[in-house]
Amino acid sequence: MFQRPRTAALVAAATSTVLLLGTIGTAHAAGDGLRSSRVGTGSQLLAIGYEHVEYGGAALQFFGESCTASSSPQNFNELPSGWNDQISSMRIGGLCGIYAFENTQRTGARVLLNGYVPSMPSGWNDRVSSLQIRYAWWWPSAAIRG
Ligand SMILES: [Ca+2]
Repeated sequence: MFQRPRTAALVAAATSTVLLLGTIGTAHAAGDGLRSSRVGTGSQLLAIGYEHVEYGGAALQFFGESCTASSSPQNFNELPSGWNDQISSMRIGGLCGIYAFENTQRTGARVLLNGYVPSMPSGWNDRVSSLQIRYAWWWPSAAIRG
């Protein structure tokens, strides 16, 4: 007679554990918030995209080679999981500038960015799906931004 209640209690305990793990898993999957991440190879931090305006929320760091007049454009043809159509502000360093594109693979409409961008240009909030980081030839004063 003692067996049955004990078994029931163990089953209940096991069920609770499963539900708890399930809840945690769901919370992560639901995107409890965008995860900060980094993309690209190379030692130089070229730019940072942010989830919110004014450099708020999760951050996506873009690494590569320093931007110079002779360096090749560096392409990011898609953004990491969760980051598509999420960028709301950016910091772009050194002599780098960015072509930000509406779609992946650098297709669709594009916009030029450089320096500190506390909010994306009109129509570009939560829209960027790919980008190219390159020497900011169109912005000669880039040098003084460091
Ligand atoms: Ca897009």
